[in-house]
Amino acid sequence: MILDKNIIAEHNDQLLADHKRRFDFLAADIPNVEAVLDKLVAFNIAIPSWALGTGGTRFGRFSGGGEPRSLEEKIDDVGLLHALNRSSNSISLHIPWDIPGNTAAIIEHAKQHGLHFDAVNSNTFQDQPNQALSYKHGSLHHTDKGVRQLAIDHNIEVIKYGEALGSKALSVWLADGSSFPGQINMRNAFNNTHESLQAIYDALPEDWKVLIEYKPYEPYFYSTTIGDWGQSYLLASKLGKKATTLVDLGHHLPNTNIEQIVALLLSEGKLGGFHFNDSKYGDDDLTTGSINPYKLFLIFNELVEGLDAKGINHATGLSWMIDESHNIKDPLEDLLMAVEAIKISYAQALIVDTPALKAAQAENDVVVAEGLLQHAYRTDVRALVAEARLRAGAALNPVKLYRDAAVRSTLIGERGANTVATGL
Ligand code: AOS
Ligand code: ZN
Ligand code: ZN
Repeated sequence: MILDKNIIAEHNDQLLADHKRRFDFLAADIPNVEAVLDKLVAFNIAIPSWALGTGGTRFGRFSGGGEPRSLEEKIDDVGLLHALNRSSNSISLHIPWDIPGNTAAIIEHAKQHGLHFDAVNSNTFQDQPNQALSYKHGSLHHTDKGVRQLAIDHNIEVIKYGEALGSKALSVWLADGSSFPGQINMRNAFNNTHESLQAIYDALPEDWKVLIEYKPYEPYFYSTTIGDWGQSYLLASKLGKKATTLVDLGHHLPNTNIEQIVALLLSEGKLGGFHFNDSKYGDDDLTTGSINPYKLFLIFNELVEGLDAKGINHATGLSWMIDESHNIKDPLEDLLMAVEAIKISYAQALIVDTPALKAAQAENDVVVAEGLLQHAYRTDVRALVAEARLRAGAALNPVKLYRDAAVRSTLIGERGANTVATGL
């Protein structure tokens, strides 16, 4: 399904008068509104190929139908999202789920939707059919050199697929860990991981990054070999300048101060990318901004401050990706909501009165400093984000248009009610 430009124009015409009233009211209070709008237009967030279908839990899976059956259809879905919001111009692939048959045709297909390929992801957390050795007890950290080599070779193969598609980064998330005390030698596991990652790092093209994701628990419940940002940072530092840390917002124990982690990694030049989502308890992979939007704003505040301090382009300096799993919502609606929440937090961070904040911090004026952040956070910037969308040629209200244009039922008509996308 392709969303015709006229449908978007008609939708915008209907909402324009109300939008303009709200936008003008808001813009009058934002001194650098044009610069903020330019940044919002430029800011895109990659969509993970594995989030286009219904996610399951270990208790079941309830598909809404019309899920993409192939890589081409996954690209079509991201194309639909991008047509609706002009903020999702890339797709992040997971190998082996998304091995392209005809690479040139896949690139062309993506191009037609205005898309390119973001970080490629390896998968050593599942055994593939007929795999010679098992990842049951880990991959890059394994006690058996043969298993480690299998996982290294897989990651190098993923880099090759990514290179052919024009991707510039490899994301590595390892399930490797242990569920019981005594099960593994933690020092050996870490050192094996380092050695294995070094072999993968050595195969990286010069202009590539490897993004090392950390996670405190799950699927193992006693230890994870890359369990926190310190362990990821240590590996990234040992490996070299192409290695960075990936922060997945759901991969922290409750109440961790993620904004502080982000600030320090950025300052050290070791923050490579993000997996956006939200959580109440653990790695819940809920819609970004659905549980704690203030936390998301505080993270963006540190990101904007840190990127500006280093003169890094906000849109292109880091890999911005969503990592969510939706078992209740329509995946495409969830992703539209997530992108909206990310842009709202980003917009709020952009309107913080930075000179005043720096002055208040220098004076140790706690009340003024906190008040400045609260003022930005409590400003309703939705009309600003909508204006950026309008200028980029997207829909003023993507979820409303998605429903009015009956996208899901059209996809069900095209693909069937019982399709299952590859993923988790
Ligand atoms: C797992 O918890 C991590 O968040 C991964 O980044 C991601 O969800 C996975 O690679 C997708 O299968
Ligand atoms: Zn993740
Ligand atoms: Zn996760």
